[in-house]
Amino acid sequence: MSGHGAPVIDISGINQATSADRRPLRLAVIAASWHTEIMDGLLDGARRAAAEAGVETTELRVPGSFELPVAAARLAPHFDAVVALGVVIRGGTPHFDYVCQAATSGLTDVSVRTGVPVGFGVLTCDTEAQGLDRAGLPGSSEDKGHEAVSAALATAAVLRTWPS
Ligand code: DLZ
Repeated sequence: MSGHGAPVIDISGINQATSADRRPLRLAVIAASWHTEIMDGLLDGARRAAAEAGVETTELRVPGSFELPVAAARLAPHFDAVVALGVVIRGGTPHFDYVCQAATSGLTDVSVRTGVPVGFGVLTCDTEAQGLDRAGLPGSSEDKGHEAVSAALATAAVLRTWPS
């Protein structure tokens, strides 16, 4: 999938824009623990986006991307937006497909079932180099942690203008 065509999402001061008569948005970021260098970049991008938005963040660690959905399901009722960060790199067995499928369908299910936007910051890569290029590190061409938080917060802001 190409990053070409991605929208520019302006979340700066989203709390000021949306919280005049409401409480500030609450954000949870759940991060898997595999592929440390790439994950550190994703987390840094996620924190930068939250800071730009002026949104306080609760962070939680899980072992792998397979565990992201259960953590998202537990946290979603307590937050306005959840972001799941993971890095899955293809190996020599079909395990990659099962972990990616479980994370993707599990996170989608949590989002639709709870009505809480879940930002999808799970990289599913053939190689480590592809992950590094998307991790928002110096020299990366994309910043997927920042992108996932921006999308989740922008969605939370627009959804709360409608009755649930
Ligand atoms: C087992 C496994 C493998 C082989 N690769 C990854 C990976 O690249 N990225 C990731 O986030 N997790 C991986 N895991 C771990 C699974 O997500 C999960 O934590 C274990 O299967 C235990 O449930």
